[in-house]
Amino acid sequence: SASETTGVFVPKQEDYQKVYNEIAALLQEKDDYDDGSYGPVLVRLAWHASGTYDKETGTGGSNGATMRFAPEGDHGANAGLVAARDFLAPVKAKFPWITYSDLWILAGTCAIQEMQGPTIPYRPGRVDKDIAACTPDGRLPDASQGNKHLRGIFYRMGFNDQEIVALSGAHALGRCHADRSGFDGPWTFSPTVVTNEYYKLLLNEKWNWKKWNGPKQYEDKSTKTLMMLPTDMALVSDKAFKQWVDKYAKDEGLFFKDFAAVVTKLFELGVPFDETTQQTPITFKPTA
Ligand code: CCH
Repeated sequence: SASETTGVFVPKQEDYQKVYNEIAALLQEKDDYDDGSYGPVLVRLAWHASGTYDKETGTGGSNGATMRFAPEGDHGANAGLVAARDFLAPVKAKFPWITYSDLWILAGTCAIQEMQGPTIPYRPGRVDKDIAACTPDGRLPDASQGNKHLRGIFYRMGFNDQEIVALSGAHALGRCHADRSGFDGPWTFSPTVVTNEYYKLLLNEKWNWKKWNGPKQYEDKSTKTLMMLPTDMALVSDKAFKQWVDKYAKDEGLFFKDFAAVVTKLFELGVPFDETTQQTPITFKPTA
């Protein structure tokens, strides 16, 4: 085999499953972080690694892991993601053969599945690039803006309106941190479980501007403990977006199916897979 003749380790599907299992075990073990899980911040790391993609120039995307370097790691949008990168450092040390860019996407995939989300097919093959491949600031969405901005950002990556709404359902997970983005609070009451609650709350709660000194955000009228960003509210004020919010609020199965498809597309942006080898995606077995 190639590995015997060259001495280079050629990982097989079961080797990637070992990495998955290691991340899943660490998620269980380090349960004193935030709402009890590093899962949401791992999903955000994978999304911010991928979401720099520009289809016109082919730059950015999950191939490269250039957020390791200061210019990109220091972009305002990436504040706090060092927690996710540090969480993964022992995994990289234990499996040094995996690239950072494959590891970050594998971790996002693992986090979604371990938080009871849909199965996300995974294809390895990303290579780490050097500092010169860092993308310019401003490629990730600005939460203080509206529907025009969302379309500008996500169309640049190659997504359509339905896909924008399906991706946004990730905000069922995690929270905003005042010391990271300036915004504060979780979107749902179950921020460590993948659900369609985000869409239900968008439609069924009454949302008011939060009265505080921080950036403009919404709070729910009934409990004042949940939040929505201006970009979240754009999904219900824009008719073309709202029809998908309605569908996903009614049908969690449809959301899971569409979310799995669009996350797979997101996580593979800018990755030049060798299509001639017909690389079969890996389906990881969840540990729970
Ligand atoms: Fe997001 N997101 N996101 N987001 N996001 C934030 C947190 C998470 C926007 C802004 C913010 C997606 C789309 C958008 C997650 C996944 C996705 C925060 C708080 C802001 C602000 C950061 C902080 O303070 O820690 C905007 C604007 C958009 C526009 O569409 C997409 C797409 C995804 C994934 C598919 C996750 C998960 C979090 C929680 C992170 C955590 O640490 O809990």
